[in-house]
Amino acid sequence: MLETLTQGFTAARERLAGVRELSEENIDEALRDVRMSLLEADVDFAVVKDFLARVKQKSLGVRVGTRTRDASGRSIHVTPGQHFVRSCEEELTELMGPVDPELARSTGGVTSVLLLGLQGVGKTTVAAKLANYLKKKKKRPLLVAADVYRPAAVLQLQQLGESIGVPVHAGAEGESPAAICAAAAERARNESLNAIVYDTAGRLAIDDLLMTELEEINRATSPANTLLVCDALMGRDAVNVAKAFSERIKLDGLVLTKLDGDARGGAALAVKAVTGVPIKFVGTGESLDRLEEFRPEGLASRILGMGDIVGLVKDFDEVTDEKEAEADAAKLLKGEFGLDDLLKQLKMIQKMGPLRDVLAKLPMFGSMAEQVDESETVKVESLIRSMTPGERATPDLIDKSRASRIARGCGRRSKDVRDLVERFGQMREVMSSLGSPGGLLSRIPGMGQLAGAGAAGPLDPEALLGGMGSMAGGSKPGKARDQKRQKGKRKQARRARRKNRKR
Ligand SMILES: Nc1nc2c(ncn2[C@@H]2O[C@H](COP(=O)(O)OP(=O)(O)O)[C@@H](O)[C@H]2O)c(=O)[nH]1
Ligand SMILES: [Mg+2]
Repeated sequence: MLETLTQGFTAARERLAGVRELSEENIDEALRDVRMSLLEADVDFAVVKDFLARVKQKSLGVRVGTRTRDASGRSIHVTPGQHFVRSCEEELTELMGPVDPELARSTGGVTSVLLLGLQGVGKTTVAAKLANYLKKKKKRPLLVAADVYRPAAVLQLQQLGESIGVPVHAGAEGESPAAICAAAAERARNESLNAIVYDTAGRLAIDDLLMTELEEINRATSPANTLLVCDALMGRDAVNVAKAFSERIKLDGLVLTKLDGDARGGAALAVKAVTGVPIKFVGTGESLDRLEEFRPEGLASRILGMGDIVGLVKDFDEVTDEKEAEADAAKLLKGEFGLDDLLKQLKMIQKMGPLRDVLAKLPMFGSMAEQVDESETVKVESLIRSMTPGERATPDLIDKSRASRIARGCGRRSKDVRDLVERFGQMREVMSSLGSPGGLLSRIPGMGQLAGAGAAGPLDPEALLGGMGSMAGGSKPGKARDQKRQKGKRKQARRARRKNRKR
């Protein structure tokens, strides 16, 4: 998703990579790439113009070695290119922000949500996703089918409700949507259900009848949250729709759906600016667990091609045991990592959803994510399963004859086995260098302890994380010595492995 935008920002960043000073000229040139991608992504024209002006103003006159403050208030050096990226990030975050996933409760403590939007944008899906989300938050939700024009709509919601174990309230023949909703609120009170989500009808275009009906429902239920659902495919249209709805009904927030499906996603950047209400949730897939609380910094950083570490960590949180993950990470970063661990991680990644969604959130893999082949993980799994526990723990044991035995065991070629062992060796080396004091991981905010360094690494202006990761950097004496020691250890390990292979 959002590839168009990412391409524009990446081009701009590359253009500014080596410049010593941000001038009107080179900023304009970089912003031309950004402008093109924003317009191509179908972002509202006025929003684009305003955004570019803000970034330009923020960037002007920045020279090499400009000092700025990092997250913890330390004064650090940044390059002009980094400063530009940071300005873009701040302005994107501002444009799409603030963060506000909280849902309000009405008097009586019920979390009530009224969903509005055109036909096909994903209201019914979002209704079920929200009910599922509320259930995970230990609420007892009720879904309300207030789309009475298509019998299929009621059935659709009933099926979704059943799949997540949430009751669905439907009206009797001929009952008006407003009456159905009022009766549902009554039922929620009687059955002590403390959350209620109203799914309403949509039209292909905005019309007066629809608006009047929504106003009636609004009056009958006084929902604590009125959310407009827009889909990312709507592009510039989203802006007009959002305007039209907000003129008739007071909106509290937006839900942006189908962010997975569209390369443009311009709506994401413009709807908040136009309506002035926050994006609360985003839908990133058809299945009912694909609803995320919206974090503008995460999306901004993905748009800039820098990945979304926080989002990734959150995904991990849902499928892993924290203690276990920490122990794994520590092992990984020390280079004490076997193929069994790899297998475990692969399983976890599979649980997290399609591999490419996961990779899209990683800083360095973002752009590669499209090329990932899911069948590769199946192959790796079959290879590892065909190994003995000893081989999994110490892959260096795998010689030619073992490789061909393993390959036979799973119907693959021995070259596949050798490739896996080789790639694994390289990965383990990279990982242990990441984890060493001063390594890349220590520069990611909050990762310092994990890396075992206890402090952030020295500043490397063109750090791998597009420069932003290094902004959390600092420096501590004694590190150079530690680094040397680590390097020596790694050399030793490499030598030992080579020897092993020869045997
Ligand atoms: N890819 C993708 N599809 C979605 C998402 N949300 C909804 N859909 C699909 O969009 C279509 C219309 O959704 P529906 O909830 O019936 O829209 P409604 O008419 O507004 O109620 C369905 O096929 C959904 O599966 C999403 O976040 N991603
Ligand atoms: Mg519907």
